[in-house]
Amino acid sequence: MTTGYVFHPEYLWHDTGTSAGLLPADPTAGVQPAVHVENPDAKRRVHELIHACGLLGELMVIEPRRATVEELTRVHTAAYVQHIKTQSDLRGGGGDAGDGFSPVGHGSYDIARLAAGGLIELVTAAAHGDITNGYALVRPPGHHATANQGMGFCLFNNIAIAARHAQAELGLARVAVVDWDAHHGNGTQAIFNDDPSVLTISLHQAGCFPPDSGWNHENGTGDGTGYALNVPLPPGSGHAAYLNAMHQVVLPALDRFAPDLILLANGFDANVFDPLARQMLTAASYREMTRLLVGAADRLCHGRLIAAHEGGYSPFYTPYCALAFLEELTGTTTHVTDPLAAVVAGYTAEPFLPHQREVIAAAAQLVERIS
Ligand code: 6DK
Ligand code: ZN
Repeated sequence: MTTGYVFHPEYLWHDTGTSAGLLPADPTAGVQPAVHVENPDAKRRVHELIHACGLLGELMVIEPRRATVEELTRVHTAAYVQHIKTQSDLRGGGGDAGDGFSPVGHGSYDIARLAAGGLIELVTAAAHGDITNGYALVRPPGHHATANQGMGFCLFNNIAIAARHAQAELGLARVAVVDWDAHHGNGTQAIFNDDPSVLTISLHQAGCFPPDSGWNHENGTGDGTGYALNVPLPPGSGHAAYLNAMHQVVLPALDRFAPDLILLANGFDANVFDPLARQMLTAASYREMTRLLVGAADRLCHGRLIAAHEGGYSPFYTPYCALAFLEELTGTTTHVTDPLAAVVAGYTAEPFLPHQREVIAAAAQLVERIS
């Protein structure tokens, strides 16, 4: 069993500047500039922890390359790819992918291509049997980007590009995308909406972002009807709700679909300390959810589970969630334990509530349409 790992310093050089929309920097109005919430800090600290605890030595480090325009346009329109390049070419930076708060810094086009290409390289290594599973610690994130629009900090849809590459070049026909980022994986869903060869399953905080997206009734269209699943968990959902959703929806859906490859949109922003959502997961939750997904990948597709980093905005807690994830992925443990476990034990004992159970049950009912 070998776990691949993709990281590159350039991922940290994607310059999101100050504020950009979410909190408009305007000193003349007394609005203090602040670093953009999607900044390198949390991801740098994830990498540092993986290195410092010794786990890096257990991983097969895989060098990313830049995705080509041909690879990007399997998913995105040529006009959109060109738009990102044009924004990236702006000398002083300050470009945007489309919604006013998805910054494109100077050179971010090449960095975003390196992120998508990192996923492509991991999927390729898995298909060739060089690795069993893998994790790409990339910036910028991808799961909100649609064919022709960047949004929610996302430029290119890394996961979608890797899925299409797996199908077109690697003989992996059926791809399942599990998305447990706290925000809805709307871009991935939209890209594969009418395609039954790619199953998308998103667990997220209901109505968090994008606004009015990711409801139970969004299930794909045309030939893809039934091949998109959404579990819009109410704010305040924690370990019990997410584990229940894994058991009632994600695992049965994967078993029915029988994928050749499982891709994971691996956001850590449903943890209890995250500033951009109001969910209550802990590092132990990510460990348990990962254990289940690794089990499904072993059962269904020779262990092929490839994860792309998405959100996760707590610089101090995201690294411990990511470490728990990677320990499960590799099947090893380190000497590092969650330093906040005792703190969160005091406030994550929330019961499993009826309004959580309802949205999970609604999604579970749709699983039998998958074949
Ligand atoms: N904006 C992500 O973590 C990105 O999923 C999350 C982006 C959240 C944007 C913040 C937000 C609004 C809300 C309402 C109306 C307009 C804008 F892609 C990832 F990075 F992974 O709530
Ligand atoms: Zn997110």
